[in-house]
Amino acid sequence: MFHTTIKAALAGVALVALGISGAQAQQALKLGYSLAPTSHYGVGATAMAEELERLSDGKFTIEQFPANALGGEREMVEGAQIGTVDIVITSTGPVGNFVPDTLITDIPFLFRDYEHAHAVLDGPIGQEILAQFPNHGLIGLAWGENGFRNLTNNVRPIRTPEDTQGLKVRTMENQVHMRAFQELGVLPTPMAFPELFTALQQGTVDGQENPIGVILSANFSQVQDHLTLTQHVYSPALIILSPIVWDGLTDEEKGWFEEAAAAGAAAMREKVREDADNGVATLKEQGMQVVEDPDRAAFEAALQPAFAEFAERFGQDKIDAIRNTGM
Ligand code: EAX
Repeated sequence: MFHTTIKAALAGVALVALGISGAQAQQALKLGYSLAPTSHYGVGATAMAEELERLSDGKFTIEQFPANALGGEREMVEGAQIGTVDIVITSTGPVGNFVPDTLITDIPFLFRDYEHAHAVLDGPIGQEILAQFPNHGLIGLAWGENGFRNLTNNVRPIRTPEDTQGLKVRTMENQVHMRAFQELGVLPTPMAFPELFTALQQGTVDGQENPIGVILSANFSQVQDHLTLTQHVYSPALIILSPIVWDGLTDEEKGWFEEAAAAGAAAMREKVREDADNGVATLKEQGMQVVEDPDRAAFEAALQPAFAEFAERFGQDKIDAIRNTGM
């Protein structure tokens, strides 16, 4: 009772703060992401904003805060929980610390290709994971995309797991990724993305791993010599909405948000594919030495002990259900 009253009071304050007084009121939403406006996240955010504005006839507008302006991905997700950020486009990197069910999607060598990932995430398995978000104070509107991740470093060209021994590699703040990298003999160094460029520049870490679109967008070619197309893990992205916004919407408006997020996700995926297809040539022009055909089978084999742990933790049946999708 007490809490309900406080919540109602807070909601009232929030509505007044947003200038909402009636059905015609407009609502400007803050959307944050970690990359530049020209990146796949920026393209996705713009597509979502246009669609939401169109569907709602201008009632809902989106203001973009690119390039970590609202903090790193973990901080932005926290912001969505408490309502200081309305919408976040984020990799799954830190999301498993909030919604543990997303962690299964972070297992290396789980998804064969983009089509496989889309079939899983847009199908029942992915939708069941999105359905868990409200239990953790978040709304998962749609699966977007970050892309298959590739290893860069400043020490040597990487072709086999022997080459990764002793490297200090920045990982996302993600337990599954850290566990896997440990198995490759690297020193996994979890770090928020906004700190990464400087850490690479100053040699605090030797390397990092990210999709081609991120490596391009973040100008990592300026601070990394070697790129290996390891494609060791698919990196999903999520479009997350603050429950404080969601709870104030009518059913029709909720539908608009879902439809707009789907449009954003589709645009994001298209841009990821474009960068993956064309970006390596650009990175070579920028001076990176590229190993295009590393021994991926050897990397996958080296991860067996980590896979055994993941099977125990997440359930072999669940992992198989993902692997067997579309087979
Ligand atoms: O979401 O932290 C990361 O490496 C992410 O891939 C990046 O911020 C894009």
